[in-house]
Amino acid sequence: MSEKPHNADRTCWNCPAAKFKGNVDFRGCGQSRRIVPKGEDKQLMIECRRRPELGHFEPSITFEQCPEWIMGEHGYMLEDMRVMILGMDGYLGWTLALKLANQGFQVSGIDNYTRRDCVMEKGSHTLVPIPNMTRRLEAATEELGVTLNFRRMDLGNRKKLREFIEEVKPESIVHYAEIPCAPYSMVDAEHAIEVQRNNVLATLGLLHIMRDVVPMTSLLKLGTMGEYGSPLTGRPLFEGLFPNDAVLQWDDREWSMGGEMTPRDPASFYHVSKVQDTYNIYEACKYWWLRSYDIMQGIIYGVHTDEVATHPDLRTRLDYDEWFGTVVNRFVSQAIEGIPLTVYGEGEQIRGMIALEDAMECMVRLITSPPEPGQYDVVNQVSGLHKIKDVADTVARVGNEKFDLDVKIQRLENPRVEAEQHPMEVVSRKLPQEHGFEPNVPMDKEVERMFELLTQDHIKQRIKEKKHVIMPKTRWSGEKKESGVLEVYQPGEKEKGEYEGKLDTE
Ligand code: USQ
Repeated sequence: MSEKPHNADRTCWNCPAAKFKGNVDFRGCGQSRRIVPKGEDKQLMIECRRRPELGHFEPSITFEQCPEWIMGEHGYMLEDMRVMILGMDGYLGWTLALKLANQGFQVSGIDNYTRRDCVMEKGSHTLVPIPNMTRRLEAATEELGVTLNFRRMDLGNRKKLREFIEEVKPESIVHYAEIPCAPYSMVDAEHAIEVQRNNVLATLGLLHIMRDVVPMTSLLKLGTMGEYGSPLTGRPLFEGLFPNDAVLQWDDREWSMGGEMTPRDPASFYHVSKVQDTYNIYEACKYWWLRSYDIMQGIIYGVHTDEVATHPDLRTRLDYDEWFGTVVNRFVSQAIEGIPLTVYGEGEQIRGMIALEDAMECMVRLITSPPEPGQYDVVNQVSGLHKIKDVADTVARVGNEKFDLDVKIQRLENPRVEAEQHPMEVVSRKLPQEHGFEPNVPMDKEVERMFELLTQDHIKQRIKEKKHVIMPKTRWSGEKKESGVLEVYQPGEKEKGEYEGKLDTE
């Protein structure tokens, strides 16, 4: 490696061990470093929770200089850093827990098994079998030699959550404990309300607990690229806030838009819940000097990280039903079952996507490079932009060439209300430029790994068992009706289409 690790020059300002409280009057300003130090000489001094012997000092020690920050796989890491994962039993939560623990982080977590319950309620199951949490924890110890501090708990139970946070004093909190799916939120009033209640209110409660108990801890909150929608004008999807040189022109006048939130145009009641979280977190950072990365994540796909692949009992879940399955994961399952891949509408929808393994690496990098006090920052976490019909082609090609399948593609009436043809430019500069992230896993590689796992006999059998949950019946209009087939075609038959996605990383 030629360059310095991505977080080498971060300082005590970013470190959760730094005690600013009491030495600094944060009320002196808004969201900037222009703070008012207390005391006679107006010199800003802090203390370190991990190195009390230093007494009071200026917060200028870099991670590279500090002995508490040691070299890890993805840059410096705070030795034995305590990370709490909310939603540890889920697709991402479990995968991240193993990855972090394997790298020496002290991992704790909670889950109330909502995901298992919701999927069961819809009559589906995870395609990759997963054991219960007791067995998962045992297997993590047996296979990886790690101990995860898990509590069964609802995020909305503020009393219990507060007690656990007081006990663990996490230095970073990763919030994956939300109901994740657009179609599930569109089933009916009960589902829409439950998704928003669960997601928005529990997060609001969490912010209050963080204010009171761990204000120095960074919150890594899972948002979604779907907060932005897909503007038909082609306006770039900036990273949450407008850049400094963005300008609004109107009526022969102009204003800088720098630092203002970009417009949101969510595409389901689930996506709306993420937008509401965004505002709540933004405000909490402003009022209470909390610090957060709001992660606008594209569609995650895949089954592989080194840790989950260690043993069948360490695998993470994979959903393929119409409510919880996301597009790539659904297409691979359909290909294996011999169902033509279900492209909704024109299939010209362009979406940001990222493989599971790459997404987990981004998370480690963000955890080890915390924001400063009061900083609300947004990253767009995608590794590529893909058209849905191109995704179908990729899955079909890998299935046909490497697994001897005969995969076809079908266009269905779109059950959703969404633009089916639109430009798409996504700005994703922070992860590569500030956090040193380079995508490692191209889509066809991960799709191949998925086929390898999912074509095992006992897993193939599971697709058959729940074949009826694949075709979409939940429409955004509220009707419950299977989508009609518009066309069945062979992979590679379609023209390119009018728009190409543009991913702006530089
Ligand atoms: N789609 C199909 N066929 C299918 C399933 C989906 O054509 O069988 C299309 C949809 O119409 C949509 C696109 O694929 O245009 C993506 O749908 P999806 O179900 O894979 O993903 P989405 O509903 O957008 O939501 C998912 C996750 C959510 C995450 C989001 C990231 O469920 O948690 O926030 O991806 S993003 O899409 O960038 O908003």
